Amino acid sequence: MPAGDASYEVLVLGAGMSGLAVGTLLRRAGERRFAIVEKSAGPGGTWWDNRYPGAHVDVPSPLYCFSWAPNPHWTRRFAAAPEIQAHVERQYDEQGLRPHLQLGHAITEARFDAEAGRWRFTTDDGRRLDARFFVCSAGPLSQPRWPAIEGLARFAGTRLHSARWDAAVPLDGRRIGVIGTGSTAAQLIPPLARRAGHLTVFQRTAHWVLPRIDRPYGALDRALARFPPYAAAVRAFWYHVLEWGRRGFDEGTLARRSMTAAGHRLLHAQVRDPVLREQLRPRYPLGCKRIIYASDYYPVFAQPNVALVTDDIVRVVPEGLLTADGRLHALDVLVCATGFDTAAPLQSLRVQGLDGRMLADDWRAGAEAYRGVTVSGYPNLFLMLGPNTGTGHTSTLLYIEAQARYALQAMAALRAGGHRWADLRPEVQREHNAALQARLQGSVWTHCRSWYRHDNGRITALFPGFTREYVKGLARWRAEDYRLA
Ligand code: N01
Repeated sequence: MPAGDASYEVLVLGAGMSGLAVGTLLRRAGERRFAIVEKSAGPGGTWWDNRYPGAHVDVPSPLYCFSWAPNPHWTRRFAAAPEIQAHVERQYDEQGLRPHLQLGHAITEARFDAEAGRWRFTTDDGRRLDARFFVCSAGPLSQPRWPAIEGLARFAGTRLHSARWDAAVPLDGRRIGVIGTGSTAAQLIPPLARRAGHLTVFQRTAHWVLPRIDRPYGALDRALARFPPYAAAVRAFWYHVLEWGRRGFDEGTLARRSMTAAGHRLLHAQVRDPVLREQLRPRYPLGCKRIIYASDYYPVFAQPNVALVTDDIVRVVPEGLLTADGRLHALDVLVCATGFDTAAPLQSLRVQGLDGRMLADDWRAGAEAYRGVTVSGYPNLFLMLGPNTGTGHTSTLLYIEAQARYALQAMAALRAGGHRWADLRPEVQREHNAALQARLQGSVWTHCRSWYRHDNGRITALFPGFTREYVKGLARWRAEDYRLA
């Protein structure tokens, strides 16, 4: 990577799935003047970060690829992380994106220069870059959150966060503790239980678990997957099944009754001990937190080397964890599967828009944008997986694809119209968010604490509707929504 300043038409921050989508569409549009700047040493984003044992995608793999790049190589319905990482890397090669990658560099500051109509960037190694368009795909789940528990730093054993896994840490035969019982924990607990001498799971909230109807994809599946109509039919099938699942978040629907019953059945079938069963029974409405799909999670608690602890953690001491019942749980390894900081996105990046306004200030009471992509006061900025674009029911790649297409449409329209920049009209953002928040009022997501919500209770991470509705909303970039310069 040559040192010194550089100018681009488009600068993409982040080489995850979003960077892949935008880069692919840019190249297909004939654009070569772009860079994808990534702080990690390789592409992959969340799959680069999340290398904990058992990591896998929790939606069917045929839906976990972009529509233009079906993957006939999946070996399972729910692919494991290394397989997804390999698919992502292959895509970066096949789509000709490697020459655009600047790996191991973090953007620390992005400032819009209205006079020049360009974004000015500073990197952590002091370089200055600039670009007309800024695509920010930092990843909504990229800042690991350590639990706020007294004494955590004093633990004398090895402390791991699921999103910063160190595969060199010995696990076999050791006393391992896991804090958290969310989607990540449910994936890593079964493999850890096979290796640990003793595994203690610290549960604050019992989550909803539904069966994961997984199966291997054999040679015949893979041969058929090379046949485009078959691949399209499988993808369409899963798309519609998961869209149906969205109804499960609405009170009184058949989907909700079926999904709730499936959760109860799984718990009954897999946990014989009535005390344990009660401890594992969720107490909040299904869907309020991300639903876990796992058929190997509950059975773990019947293993003699596994204990479930539901007493509050009081503090961490050098030897292990102290719980409210006065017990000391001695540990060699403490795994924090405690999720991500989502309340203040883009913390490590200073973004300055028109008239010196700072995105961090504008978002202090919770992030907001227009359909999660553009933000008033920040022209020519396109967020990927921005505020209120998370999904609890389907593949996030469907959302990324719609956002990437919208961003490219906007860029093309500005060029065609001879405009330097487009700034979202504040009233468009206001009205959009007022409607969104009104719709979220009283929804299932308001009934518990989760990463979908800001500390003030506002739901800033989740889109409440169906995928088709979200995609339709972004299908056409409308000049009238923007102030053009
Ligand atoms: O994080 P979470 P995650 N003391 O925030 C507990 C995606 N994902 O990493 O529920 C004790 O959901 C916390 O307890 P509680 C997916 O979108 C995708 O599991 O707050 N416990 C909870 O149990 C998912 O939604 C895939 O009471 C503490 C857990 O830690 C998102 O990532 C795979 C605590 C955190 O759960 C985040 O899931 C995996 C404390 N101080 C994940 N602090 C794919 O397949 C926190 N907890 C693509």
